[in-house]
Amino acid sequence: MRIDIVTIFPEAFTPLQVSLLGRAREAGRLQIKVRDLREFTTDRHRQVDDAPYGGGAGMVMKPEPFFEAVDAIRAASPNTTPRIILTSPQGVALTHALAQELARENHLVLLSGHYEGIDERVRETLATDEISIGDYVLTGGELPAMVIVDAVARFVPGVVGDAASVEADSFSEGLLDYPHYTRPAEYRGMPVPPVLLSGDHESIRRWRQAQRLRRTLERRPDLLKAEALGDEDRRLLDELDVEED
Ligand code: 9D3
Repeated sequence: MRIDIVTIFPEAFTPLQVSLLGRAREAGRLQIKVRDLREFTTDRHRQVDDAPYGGGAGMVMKPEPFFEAVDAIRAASPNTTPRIILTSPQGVALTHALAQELARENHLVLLSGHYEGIDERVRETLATDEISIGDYVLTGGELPAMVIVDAVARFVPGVVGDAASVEADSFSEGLLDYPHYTRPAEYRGMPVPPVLLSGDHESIRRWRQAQRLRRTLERRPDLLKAEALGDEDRRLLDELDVEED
């Protein structure tokens, strides 16, 4: 997959060079190119923003550099039809399902916003998607762009070593994860739940599933409502003593 990121803060994207995504890039699974929006300005001051028509506080990002940047990206990849994603507090929320959908594309362009807003013509006629990462206010679209890249890249074959762990992850089945333990069997008076030491794989599987249901019920009941529970899950949920722990 090829990903182009257009930003006024290219240096903010160094985390994408390291860790898991850095290795995926080296292995050739991901081609990520960060481009400085100012390179697509033509004026002496390399101006990317201007005062809002109609007045008001703050600055608005100008349309021309974004259109020029996308033209250049399209010219450099004439055989792909990229999704053009604008990061924005007004966007649709990023979800597991949306990340999975984007991972099936072969080319993404992320337009990372800053300042109070972006000229509406960018979202109307340049962007194909407008995405938010959640209901909280950040100072810019740089972290959201990196979050989108990370969430999408996990689903690109060969980026995460273990395909099973990508599939088994929380949200793919609509439930939170179960608790994990490793040695020692008791630490500072805190024992590991005995069932995990029993060697009884069926009991362990049922305990883990009950824990997933309990946690989801307590912390994210919104997820449980969406989930169509099977017979066993409904039985495990009935048996849960939600008072304890
Ligand atoms: C104080 C300015 N706000 C007035 C209503 C608008 C505003 C503009 C730009 C608020 C935040 C930002 C910067 N944030 C993003 O560009 C952004 C974002 C976010 O803040 N939260 C969650 N997802 C995203 S995606 C882009």
